[in-house]
Amino acid sequence: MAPNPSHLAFVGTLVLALALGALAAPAGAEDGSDRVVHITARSFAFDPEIVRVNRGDRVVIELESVDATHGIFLDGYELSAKAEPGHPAQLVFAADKTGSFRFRCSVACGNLHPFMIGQLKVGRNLPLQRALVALAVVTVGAVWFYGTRSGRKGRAPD
Ligand SMILES: [Cu+2]
Repeated sequence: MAPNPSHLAFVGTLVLALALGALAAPAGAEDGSDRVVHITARSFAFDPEIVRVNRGDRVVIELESVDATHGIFLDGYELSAKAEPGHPAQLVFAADKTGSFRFRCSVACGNLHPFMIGQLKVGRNLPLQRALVALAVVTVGAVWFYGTRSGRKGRAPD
């Protein structure tokens, strides 16, 4: 039995519309999102020690010191800030370089100060791969939808 042409047109339109929608969404994500990361500094550690963002994100690191004056120096981005208890500091930057970047305390705060380090991991933003996954999901959904419809149509009348 030939597939009903109006069903084909409907499914075709649906696939096209959803695919365009799926492609448009990751394109927006490529611009990055706003990431606010709160880091607590205490002798002699940062919490969290590892911060993950995506390339293109606009990052705000809020450094809060809970015991003494601590600082943060972000290698690779060459940014620093200093926080005192009750006076948090901010690092604001665009994560435009991928990779792992060490950050360390920039204030000599005690004997274990050299070990007061953390890591910023800037992951790659993969809009194309996300779009392909979205497209695959939509296609599978459309095929399933069409299969269900034609299966019903093919059933013998009661
Ligand atoms: Cu320190």
